[in-house]
Amino acid sequence: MERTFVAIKPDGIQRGLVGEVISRLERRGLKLVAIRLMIVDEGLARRHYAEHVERPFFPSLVDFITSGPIVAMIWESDNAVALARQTIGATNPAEATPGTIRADLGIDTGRNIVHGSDSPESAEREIGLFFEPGHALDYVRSNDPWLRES
Ligand code: IDP
Ligand code: MG
Repeated sequence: MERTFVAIKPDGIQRGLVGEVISRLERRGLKLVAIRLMIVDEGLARRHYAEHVERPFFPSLVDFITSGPIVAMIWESDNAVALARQTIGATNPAEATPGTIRADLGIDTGRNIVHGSDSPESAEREIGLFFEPGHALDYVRSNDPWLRES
């Protein structure tokens, strides 16, 4: 089992898309194991997006991600990182595949609704930034045998 970090960004909250985003990941088959409604401060924003610090869009990205509440989540499944990224879609909603969250719900890279970790290593790092150790729950979902053969 793999875990990934997914966050609904401030635009997703303001546009009332929390249920829609969670619903799509649930229907795909990923399991929600941690969730937190929170405000990201500048320090956390800079750490989370550290890889982009030299990019021209970095200041506006930090302003945006700190501009209102986000929903931070941990989702679990086999290949959770890749499955979540696939369901989320490409960074630019205008280039994302129809059927993905970003393509179906957005039009602009700077307002692309949701974040998903890009590798298992990133997922571990990001989960550590947003959640205390042991915060994620281990629980059995009764429909798992209908979702996975073994
Ligand atoms: P990702 O979210 O698909 O992993 P990254 O390249 O890691 O994409 O970029 C992180 C976030 O930074 C994007 O989701 C988007 O919000 C923002 N971003 C990336 N590239 C641009 C850009 O060219 N203009 C404005 N914002 C950008
Ligand atoms: Mg990224």
